[in-house]
Amino acid sequence: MSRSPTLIKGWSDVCVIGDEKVGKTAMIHLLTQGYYDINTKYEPTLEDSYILHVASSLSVDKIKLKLLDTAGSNISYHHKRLPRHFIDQCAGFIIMYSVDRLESFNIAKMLVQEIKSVRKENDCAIIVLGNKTDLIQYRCVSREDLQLLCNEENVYGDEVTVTDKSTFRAPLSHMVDDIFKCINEESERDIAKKRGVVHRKFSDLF
Ligand SMILES: Nc1nc2c(ncn2[C@@H]2O[C@H](COP(=O)(O)OP(=O)(O)OP(=O)(O)O)[C@@H](O)[C@H]2O)c(=O)[nH]1
Ligand SMILES: [Mg+2]
Repeated sequence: MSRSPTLIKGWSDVCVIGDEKVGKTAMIHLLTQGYYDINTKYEPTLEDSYILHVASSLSVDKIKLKLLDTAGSNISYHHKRLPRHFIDQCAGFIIMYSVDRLESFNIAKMLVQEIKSVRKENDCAIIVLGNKTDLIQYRCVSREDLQLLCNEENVYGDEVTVTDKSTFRAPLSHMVDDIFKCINEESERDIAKKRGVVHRKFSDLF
């Protein structure tokens, strides 16, 4: 097995995906710059990337994430699929929808299924975020809908709002810990392979 892209580059690519206008860019600005003005005029994203250093409960050092901001319009209107290089190479995926738009939730569900159909279990981190919980009167996707999706697909999910940075603390730390575990597993396999060690379960020996 070749070395993981993360180990070679020194950072982990995290793809931020979801329908257009769900708040992907707003979230990235909030996380990387510490603030986001909700009254900022909406500008559709083409493609961007941002570096974020995040602490993990599993490591002394911070983990370096490269957040890839994607264009929601690509997903919703054109091919309704993710570019294959994103699915193959990213260490993590933040799949976002907006709690005031059911279509965006259905797209999030489709994206989870698409990634899970390509990637092996436990070789990337996937979290689903329902954004814009501040729009209480417009909500049409419930927390239970999200919980159901998470149970069915065995992924972590949470609800957030860009108006409150603290809502991102738990999901982000979950994602970083998951990425850390994936990197460690990958490097252990790598080291073992170099030494010619074959991993076998204890029970296989008898
Ligand atoms: N009320 C409210 N508005 C939000 C929130 N997050 C984002 N917005 C607004 O929603 C609009 C779309 O946000 P963007 O971050 O540009 O959405 P996006 O997902 O990056 O959209 P694309 O780049 O087209 O894929 C902007 O006007 C934001 O200010 C939120 O938590 N609450
Ligand atoms: Mg954007």
